[in-house]
Amino acid sequence: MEGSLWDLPAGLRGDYAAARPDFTLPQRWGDYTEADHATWRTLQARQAGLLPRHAAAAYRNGLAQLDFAAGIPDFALTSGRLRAATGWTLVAVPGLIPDAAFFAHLAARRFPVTRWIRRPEELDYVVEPDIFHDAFGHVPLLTQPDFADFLEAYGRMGEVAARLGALKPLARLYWHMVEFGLIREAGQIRAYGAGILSSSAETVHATTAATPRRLRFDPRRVLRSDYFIDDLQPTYFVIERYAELFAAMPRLPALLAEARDAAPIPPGAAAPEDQPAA
Ligand code: HBI
Ligand code: FE
Repeated sequence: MEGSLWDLPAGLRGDYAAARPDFTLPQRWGDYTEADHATWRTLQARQAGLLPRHAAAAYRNGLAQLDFAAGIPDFALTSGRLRAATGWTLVAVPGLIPDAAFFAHLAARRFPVTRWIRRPEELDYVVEPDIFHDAFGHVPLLTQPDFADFLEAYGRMGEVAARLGALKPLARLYWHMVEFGLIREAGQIRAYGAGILSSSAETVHATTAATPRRLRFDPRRVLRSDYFIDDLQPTYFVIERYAELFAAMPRLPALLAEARDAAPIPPGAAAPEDQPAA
């Protein structure tokens, strides 16, 4: 299952013509300029200062196993480290790829990483995910075995959700628990989600601001919860351990069908079943 380009928004900036049928392409690490590496280091240094206070231990441990401080990582080297830790590898892609192709890579423990990096004037916000979001945000946690197993199972759920007409609820699970997930460690709220940890503003907001709702992870609630794609999140879901995510997967086909037919919960709204996280 590979999906087609027509599922994608128009005007994406990657080189889709250079991609193979599974949407991968060579990373061509030698082609990055010194300015590209400098952009990475600027973003990396800013996040590094926030991680001790705000990031989950598993994320920090994963990052420490990867050579991410010197500049844009070479996927061949990162894949070697990752393969040893959890059997995952990285593949380079031009940017967002169709759902079916994305799910097929995850199901095979291949994480698609955009090959290009944002322009210097986009340090704080970039519309499409770039290599800093994809690699710095997502890859460290792929060294965590329970999370790694969950993400593979998530990929396999793509075909189930497509058959059910429930891709939207499945995308909400990715958004809230892969991009914007929080975990409680020793009584403290810490971030593990890639959308949080690739943004300095969201890293501080998600873990310490007084305004957002922080709710106990409840898959039924998550699958119904709409979100903002271009603003700080008003609601976050909090796990106690990564194994909770994988443990929810056997119930997912039934919950996806239920969420498909239920009214969505608007971003930031309360629901009767809500349980505060701490
Ligand atoms: N493609 N490269 C890339 N990265 C994503 O995160 C991504 C994607 N295609 C589809 C997709 N995400 C979403 O449908 C997920 O919510 C499942
Ligand atoms: Fe992402």
